Amino acid sequence: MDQENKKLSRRKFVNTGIQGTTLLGLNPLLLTGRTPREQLKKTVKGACYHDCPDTCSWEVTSEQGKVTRFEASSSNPFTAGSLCNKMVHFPDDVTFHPDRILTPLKRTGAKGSGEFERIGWSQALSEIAQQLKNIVSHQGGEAILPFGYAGTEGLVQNDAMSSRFFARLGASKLGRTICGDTAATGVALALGSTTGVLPEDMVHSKFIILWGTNPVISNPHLIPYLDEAKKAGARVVLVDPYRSASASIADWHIQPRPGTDVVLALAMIHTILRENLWDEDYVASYTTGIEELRSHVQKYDPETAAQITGISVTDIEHLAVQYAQSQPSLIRVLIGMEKSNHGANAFWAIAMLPALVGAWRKPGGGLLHFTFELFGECLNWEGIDLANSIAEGERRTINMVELGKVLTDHDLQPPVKSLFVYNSNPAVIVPNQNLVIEGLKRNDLLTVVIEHFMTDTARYADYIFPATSQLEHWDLMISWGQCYINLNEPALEPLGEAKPNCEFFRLLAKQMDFDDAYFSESDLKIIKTALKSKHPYLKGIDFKYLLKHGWARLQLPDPWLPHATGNFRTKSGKCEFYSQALAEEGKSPLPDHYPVQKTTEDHAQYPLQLLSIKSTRYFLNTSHANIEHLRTAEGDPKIEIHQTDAISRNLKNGDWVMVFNQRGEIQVKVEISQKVKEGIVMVPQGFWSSLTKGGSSVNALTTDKLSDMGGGSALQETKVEVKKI
Ligand SMILES: Nc1nc2c(c(=O)[nH]1)N[C@H]1C(S)=C(S)[C@@H](COP(=O)(O)OP(=O)(O)OC[C@H]3O[C@@H](n4cnc5c(=O)[nH]c(N)nc54)[C@H](O)[C@@H]3O)O[C@H]1N2
Ligand SMILES: Nc1nc2c(c(=O)[nH]1)N[C@H]1C(S)=C(S)[C@@H](COP(=O)(O)OP(=O)(O)OC[C@H]3O[C@@H](n4cnc5c(=O)[nH]c(N)nc54)[C@H](O)[C@@H]3O)O[C@H]1N2
Ligand code: SF4
Ligand SMILES: [Mo]
Repeated sequence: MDQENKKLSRRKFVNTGIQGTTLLGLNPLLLTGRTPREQLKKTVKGACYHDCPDTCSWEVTSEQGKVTRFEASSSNPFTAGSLCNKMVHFPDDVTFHPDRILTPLKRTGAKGSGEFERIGWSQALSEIAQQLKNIVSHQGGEAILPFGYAGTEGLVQNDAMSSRFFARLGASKLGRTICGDTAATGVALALGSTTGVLPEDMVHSKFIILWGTNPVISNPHLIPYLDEAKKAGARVVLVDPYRSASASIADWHIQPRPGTDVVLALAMIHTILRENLWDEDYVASYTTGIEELRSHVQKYDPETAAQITGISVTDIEHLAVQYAQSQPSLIRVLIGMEKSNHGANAFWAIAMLPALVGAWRKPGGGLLHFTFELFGECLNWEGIDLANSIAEGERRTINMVELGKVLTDHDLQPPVKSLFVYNSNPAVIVPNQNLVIEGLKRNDLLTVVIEHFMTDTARYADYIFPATSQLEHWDLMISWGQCYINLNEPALEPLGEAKPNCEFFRLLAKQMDFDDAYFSESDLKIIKTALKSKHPYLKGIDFKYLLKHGWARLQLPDPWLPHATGNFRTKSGKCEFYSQALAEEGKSPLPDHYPVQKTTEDHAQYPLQLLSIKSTRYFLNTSHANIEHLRTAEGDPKIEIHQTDAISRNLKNGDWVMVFNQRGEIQVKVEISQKVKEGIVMVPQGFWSSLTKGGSSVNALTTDKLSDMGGGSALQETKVEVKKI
């Protein structure tokens, strides 16, 4: 069956499903004797499921199985009445999209061909259970690998039941390190945790550095707070090797070479100490290791730093002086900057700056990073996160960044014989894409994908199961970028044969003859258990409250001054400029820029450094990149290249080119751009390979090398060459 026919047959199935009742003229009331939920007009509250720091609240009205109103919450101050342009048409773009997968499917053609036939839920689950039992008895549970990421951020559908299932099975654990672990590891070395300034307190800041983050695209609901700060006189600096959309809201753009931020931060520390602009009292009371830091930064004088970073001595000094003198000063970091050889070291050095200048003393001063630890503290995790208590014995961890290597490693013991993908699209988002695909093509790999759409990953599945969308399941939404908790109430019954992720794992557990009581907990029970907590942040916030109001801001102390008097979450309770713990492990106790061993890809054959960032306005990672009107709005995949590099390769705007290296090649359109410096090119991440000219997307080029700490990826260290097609 070709792709078009398959689409038609799925569309037909949905339509006849709906028309069936209408044509027969049967009133469902007569059949059931009660009013089905579908018939009633009702309005529910919910929240966006995406892996986005904003976690917007919404309201949905549905009637007879249709959505008649889908709007941002007008009452939630953070959402402020607007969803982003990726999500305004969400019901049509995802839930009711004709391409949506609404029945289980079984592969009929070769892996990757996208040829499938319908299969019933119970038949498919029983076939899978048979194969799993076989794998467990021959290779052991660790031959099974779950690959679930943040397709939905909901606490229930993200991993609540799946983590129990894979623990019970004794499966390998997935190191979920592709996003944020490197950043968090670096920040925590200095501060012990990542929760600092809250986003709303940005309005008090007088000097804001957006350091390696692009909020105009990635965190749009932060912008009103930034605008308010600007109105009150704050100056905004963007530090980014790429002139991102956020340059438009900055007063000053500093453009370092990628991966050199640790040097810039250490040179700022050098300057602040040299110019005596540090807060001696704060440092004496609430930090450790200032003398070690002082001698360490001697070698990072602005002249040396200028050579490494490509930023002038004057700019480095000016930045340091202004940052120290404009109190309260704020540094906003997020994630993007982590994906390099020195990613954690950069976050580590940057996290020291607020303590050095005493920025933490006042509201709006300090580091603004993540907020998820607040939810970690107050929710009843022990009640829902049961994996550790279920698992018997140690289980190996497989780093998701290395999926390609792992699936193609002939010596791995036990080999991965089965892969379960949910909430993710690894064939597109994991570095070294061609190696991932080589692995996914293995005929001896049982691949199960739970999805909304026939993604590039689903095409390689043996079985695909239809997942519900956020309008069809319960969930509890926490956030990594703000302080609101949301209950997501379903507006609709599941379409077709779709089921929530949790239900998939409950049913498979049954097929595996797992009769443990924790598999029978309903989604609602999991939510209620999570909320069972006496923590003061949740005072007055329970299931009943959330059902009525949808959202609540955590009851945090006001004013929120987490480190005005120290209280760091490090072992010493202070901001640690010197890490005793790392020293004891024989590692560098201070952030550093060290020579990285060059490989053949560096310089010679592939002279251009490739940044592949999430600059897409209409996609959220690879989500929505299959929706035609959003793809059209986003335009063709492109490469932004500096004029000098374009001229030397005889390239013009609009030329189609091949970007290549030893790992792969992709086809993109040239955009000669002043947003990148000479020697750097930028290709956005998010486009699906199957919908892209040439059949590959940017991760076909990226390296699967790991960053310095935290197990994250160093994919921005990729080198490429470009030629006209
Ligand atoms: N529209 C949209 N929004 C999104 C996403 C999306 O795909 N689309 N994805 C979501 C996800 S999963 C995440 S993790 C967040 C990410 O949010 P951000 O971290 O804000 O975004 P990124 O685009 O990953 O990276 C931000 C910037 O870091 C820069 N950068 C790269 N390397 C370096 C470096 O070495 N030094 C410095 N100083 N800067 C560097 C990039 O050029 C980029 O402009 O966004 C979320 N929001
Ligand atoms: N080159 C390059 N690569 C990158 C990055 C980069 O900056 N550059 N960024 C990295 C980062 S930070 C991240 S976070 C990752 C993101 O990678 P992923 O987390 O894999 O994100 P998506 O590509 O959006 O895939 C999520 C999938 O989950 C599905 N989904 C949504 N809701 C549900 C549900 O309820 N159930 C099920 N079963 N499925 C659901 C969606 O349809 C979608 O296909 O990409 C990483 N890869
Ligand atoms: S993707 Fe982010 S900004 Fe857009 S609606 Fe969802 S949470 Fe809000
Ligand atoms: Mo991410």
